[in-house]
Amino acid sequence: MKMPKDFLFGAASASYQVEGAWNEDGKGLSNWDVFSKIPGKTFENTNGDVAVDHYHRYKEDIALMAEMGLESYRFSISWPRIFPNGTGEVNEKGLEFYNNLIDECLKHDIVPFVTLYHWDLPQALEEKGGWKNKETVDAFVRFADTCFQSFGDRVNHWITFNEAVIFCSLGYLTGAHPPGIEGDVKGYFQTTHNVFVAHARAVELFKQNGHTGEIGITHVFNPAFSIDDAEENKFAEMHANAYATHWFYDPILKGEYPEYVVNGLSEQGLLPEMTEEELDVLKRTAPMNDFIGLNYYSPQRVMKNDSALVMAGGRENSTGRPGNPSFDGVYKTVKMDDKVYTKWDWEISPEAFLAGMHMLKDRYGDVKIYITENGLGDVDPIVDGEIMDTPRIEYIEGHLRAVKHAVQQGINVAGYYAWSVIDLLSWLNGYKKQYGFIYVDHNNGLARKKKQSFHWYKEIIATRAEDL
Ligand code: GCO
Repeated sequence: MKMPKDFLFGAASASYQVEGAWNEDGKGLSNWDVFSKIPGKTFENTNGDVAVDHYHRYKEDIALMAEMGLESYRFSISWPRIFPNGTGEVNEKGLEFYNNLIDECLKHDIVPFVTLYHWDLPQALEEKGGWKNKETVDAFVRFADTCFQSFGDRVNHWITFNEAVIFCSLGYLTGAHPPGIEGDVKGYFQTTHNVFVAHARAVELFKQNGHTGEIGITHVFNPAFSIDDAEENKFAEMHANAYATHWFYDPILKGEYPEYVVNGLSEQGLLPEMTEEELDVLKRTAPMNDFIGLNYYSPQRVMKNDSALVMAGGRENSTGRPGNPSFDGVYKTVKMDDKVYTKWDWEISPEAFLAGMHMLKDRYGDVKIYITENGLGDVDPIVDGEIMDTPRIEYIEGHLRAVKHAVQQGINVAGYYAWSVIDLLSWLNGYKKQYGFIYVDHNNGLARKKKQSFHWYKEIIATRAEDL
């Protein structure tokens, strides 16, 4: 089987991880510009001041994407480039950059898939309480409106937020991301709610103003599976899926929060403040979501947590990867002897990916799905000057095959975006953790070079994955 004609083969990036030009052309400070400069926060104190200089080299990069046959490029807009202070005056130079980027994509027949928020919050808003402050919600809606009006004539695919679970939990539970707060469980849940409301209001505005195209949100997809059939571990699985998946997907796709989590949070006094109006906007906009974006890298294997430990801070693997107890200490994620792991201890499992997509279909029906991220973080070997990233090819091949099976089994998957199109700055792992099809030589003026996987993906796209 070939993948359907309108299925999009793409690859992704995010503004802070690729652009650089952190203080050029009127851009304001982002929370990451500030946070990454606090000693010890990132690997070897790396930051995105220059990143891979996509801001100046986007033409060269898009030409390479075109050479690869890429059908769609997912990138994000840096909010402080458009509104240096988060609100107030628009920075025309910021709009100009994204106009140029979008036009360059279209020139090469590449469909731009735009993420509005991929973590680089204007610092001015962070200082006023960030996502805990509901004024940030108003500011986001205005930013979204400006983007819809400025780019909506050419952009037909919009993602409001990328991975709410990550920026909220690392921001307020483990402190690994800005604002760097640890153990504020109530704040964590409040920020997730505020983000869902911001999403819902942006979706409503988009529809009310008659913009054409699609809008949705991208969530981490990290389905939980019990390590065995023991009742207590099955309970851990149910609990993990409720808190890590349903809490995030239900308000978007069903327009209400899962009862199990609401009850649990109420008992502990952790339920976010929610107004009737906010609950109402979630309810009425749920059917307006055109798709859900999934960032899938690995599943979590869970079991009952029998120690008093709760989720702790950590730099490299602070996202519920093996060895971590959950925030409430109910379950823990574990590494299993019979599973395969990446260098960063993320399990590789296309089987769990497919099983997880079925779990989503069971709960949310035929909602359209885009795989907005999937890929392998690795340290790529260089052999005779060539970047031989065979493990990445194998990883993507396995997961694309799972997508193909999903489509054959009636799951509505409309596109696949590999993470990432080009090697970029990992938020906490510097440039050591590579994901791209395009290599960037940091010892040679950031020169670009095609990897083995570049040629492989080109062939996959050209044949519409027929041979997978
Ligand atoms: C990293 C991460 C990121 C994320 C992406 C999430 O190492 O920093 O893997 O690259 O995958 O930003 O949307």
